[in-house]
Amino acid sequence: MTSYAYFFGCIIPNRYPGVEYAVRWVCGKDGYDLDVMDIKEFSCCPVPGIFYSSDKDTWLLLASRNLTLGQKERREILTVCNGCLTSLLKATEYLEDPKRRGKVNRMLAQIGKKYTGIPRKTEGRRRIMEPVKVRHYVDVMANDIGLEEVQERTKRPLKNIKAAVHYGCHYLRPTENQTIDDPNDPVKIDKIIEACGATSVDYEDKLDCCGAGGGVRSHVVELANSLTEDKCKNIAAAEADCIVTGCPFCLLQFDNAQKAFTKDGIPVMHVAQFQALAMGIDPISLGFDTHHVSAHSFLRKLRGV
Ligand code: 9S8
Ligand code: 9S8
Ligand code: COM
Repeated sequence: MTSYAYFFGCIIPNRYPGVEYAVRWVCGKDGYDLDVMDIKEFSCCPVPGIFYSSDKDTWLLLASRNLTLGQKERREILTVCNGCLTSLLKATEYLEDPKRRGKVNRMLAQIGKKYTGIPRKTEGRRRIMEPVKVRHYVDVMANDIGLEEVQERTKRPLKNIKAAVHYGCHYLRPTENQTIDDPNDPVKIDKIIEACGATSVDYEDKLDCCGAGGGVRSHVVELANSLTEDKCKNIAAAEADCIVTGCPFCLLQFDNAQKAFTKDGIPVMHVAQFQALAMGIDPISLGFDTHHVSAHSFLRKLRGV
């Protein structure tokens, strides 16, 4: 059985506690009962759109420190965010370069840490090391748990719900070497939606950015919001009841930006919240009251009223 370490990043614990609850519920005793632990020393991944793009040395050092914590526990790092996935995954690739690894390890030595990777099962007498594994929640659900099992555990099929899936840029193109889905035709979140008994609707420009990533929201909020508005128009045209994403940064953008151009808005949630609902969780535990866009319309439809 695979052992994982939760990597919640910054947005979920600070802004969407209901997403953290949903992830813990789905992965814990009420759900799949995975072997998963918390590592309290984890820091920000750090966020790729800011650090990777502007200061690669700092980015790699901070990401490597996080990787050494997963390495110490010999666990796969279970990310619940596209940005965290990309940042940590990319760092494992950078660390395969001996020069970069040497430089990072000289700095990590000052805090008593060293990135080595994790020993793979021995081949003869040689110890072969492999990079610390970094996974996305969606990848774990679709591949380690499996879609059949996800369907099997659906106690409350979300039959009358139409969901618009938003994948987000960093889910589609995490690294040169490893992708978790077909970047031009991703299907994994759609398949989870369907295993939950709901319908995943198609809409125009589905693979476009939510608008926020890469520092756009922090620097040119009007541009970020207008990109979100375009996406929301297409999603509304498909008559979706909600937007479902595997990225808390995209969730934050859809949830926050909609108030700039509409009164009501389309409810938006993390795929773990959607899945927990299908597995029978009490919706009150999902913290929808902390979202900006009210989930009432969605919850009413769920109850069939
Ligand atoms: S950590 Fe700090 S800002 Fe964030 S949620 Fe995802 S990306 Fe990594
Ligand atoms: S935030 Fe999450 S993954 Fe990104 S860059 Fe474009 S889309 Fe929204
Ligand atoms: C990641 C967002 S989800 S950003 O591209 O790092 O800003």
